[in-house]
Amino acid sequence: MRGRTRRMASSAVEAAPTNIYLGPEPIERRRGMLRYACGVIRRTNADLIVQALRGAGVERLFGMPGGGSNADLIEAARRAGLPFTLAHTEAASAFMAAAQAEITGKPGACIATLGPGAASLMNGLAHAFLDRVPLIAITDCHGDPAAAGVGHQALAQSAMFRPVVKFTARLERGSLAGLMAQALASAVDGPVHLDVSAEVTAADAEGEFEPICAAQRIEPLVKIGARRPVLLIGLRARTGGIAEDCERFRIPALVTYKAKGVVPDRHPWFGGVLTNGALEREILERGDVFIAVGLDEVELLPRPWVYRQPMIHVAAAGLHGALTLSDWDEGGVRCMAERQRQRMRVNCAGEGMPPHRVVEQVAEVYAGARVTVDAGAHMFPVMSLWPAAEPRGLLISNGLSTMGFALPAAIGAALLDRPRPVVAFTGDGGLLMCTGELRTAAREALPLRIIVFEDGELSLIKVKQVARGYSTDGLGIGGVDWPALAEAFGVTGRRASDERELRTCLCETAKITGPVLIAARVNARAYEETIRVLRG
Ligand SMILES: Cc1ncc(C[n+]2csc(CCOP(=O)(O)OP(=O)(O)O)c2C)c(N)n1
Repeated sequence: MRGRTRRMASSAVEAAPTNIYLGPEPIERRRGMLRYACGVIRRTNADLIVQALRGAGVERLFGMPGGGSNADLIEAARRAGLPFTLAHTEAASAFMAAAQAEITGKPGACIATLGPGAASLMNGLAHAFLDRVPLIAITDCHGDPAAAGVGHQALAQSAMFRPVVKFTARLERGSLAGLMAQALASAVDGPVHLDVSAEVTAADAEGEFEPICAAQRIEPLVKIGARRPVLLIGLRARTGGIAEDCERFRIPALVTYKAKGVVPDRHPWFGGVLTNGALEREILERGDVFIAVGLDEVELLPRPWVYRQPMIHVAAAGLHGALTLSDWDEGGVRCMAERQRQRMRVNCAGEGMPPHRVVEQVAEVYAGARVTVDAGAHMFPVMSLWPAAEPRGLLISNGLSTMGFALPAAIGAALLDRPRPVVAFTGDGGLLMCTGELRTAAREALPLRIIVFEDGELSLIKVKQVARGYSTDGLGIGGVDWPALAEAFGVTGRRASDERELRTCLCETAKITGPVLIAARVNARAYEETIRVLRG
């Protein structure tokens, strides 16, 4: 046996860990890893899980871990060369992973501890659920399944997540590989959740992971013989080629928030942003048929659809064969798109910059950047005026519209594509929800430009209170010394009170390779008119 061990060791030491019984006792025991005198490392279920994640295209693991199975998974990820990034809340870790998933089209992955970690993950999973993002969330759990829901830190985690995931299961010995395969097959257009205890992750790897291939549905093609069709592009159509079809068949396209960039804002057949609001009404009323391409109902404002034109739903793959040359006039479409933009440029008297000027000035310096946007009134000028040039170039939480998203999502995006700058547009209220991630950005030295629309209040909520004649007392954020706060985390911080100062800040910090925060003092009074124009 001794001789056999030595022979195997010499060929296996450099190789990937295997499941071979080596005979002698290990010289070092740690959770998930047993090192033998010959140097061979035993392969555990944590390795198997990480292998499955990598096989599914996961680029990085994110999380605020506890011990238990989280520690086994982080260590297995390290062994497998899957990088791990520490986030400072569980929801932020999910936003980071989801941002990567949206960009790559492959699942993102995050881990969280049991109990409070799982509970704090909920908002991230809810975001992935309503924006149809493939995300794999793995939480630690107690070894005894009967403990779920009773005792210290013991929540019924699967039951808690079930309404917001496409699949949830507890990984157990004996069924692990099969359940992993099912989870990954479900993580196509939404999140999945897996509970796993340290008893399972630290145990010997069982079996081999066999991926299940999801079948693709191809829609039959029919010619749509309309004279003035309008394409309504949604989140399931974030592919290339659609802009070329618009040009070839002379058809305007409106894009949802999630589909910004599929037909670029500066494309001659860009017809505007579709929200089911008032701003896009002119062009929609002139169409005779709507062709919804990959449009998901979660993308539109929940209010009646007022148009009478027929709506045909097609998948992006089915679009090309369905189109014929239209009667639209290119100049007319261009004017209608420009009129929509012009109406979103709201100026009003008072201190601070008009919010739309912040967007336009940042676009002048960072036109090639990826962009993330938070929830709040500042989001409206960004979504209308940022010149998106590619699908998935602008990330927003649309289905859930959660605050605290833009900074973590920007971190996830920047970690994928390091030299490319990412601009995170956020309100001051939204940034206060994820301030700790400034530290993540600094630690990773990411090329972020965090643009804070500083108005000292929750403007979107204030607008709604004013509209109902309510008092706005109690909703003020008050003054935050944003540059000092940024600097405390290791982020370069600046403040701009007017357009000239903003231009100076943007130019002076353009060469900085790490994260920069610019607090742009805005005149929040402009939002009332912005929202009226947009939503009617
Ligand atoms: C997690 C979360 N909590 C609350 C809300 C409700 N909400 C939407 S916008 C908003 C105010 C945002 O304020 P701020 O970030 O300062 O942006 P502003 O509206 O001032 O541009 C609130 C409270 C939300 N969308 N998400």
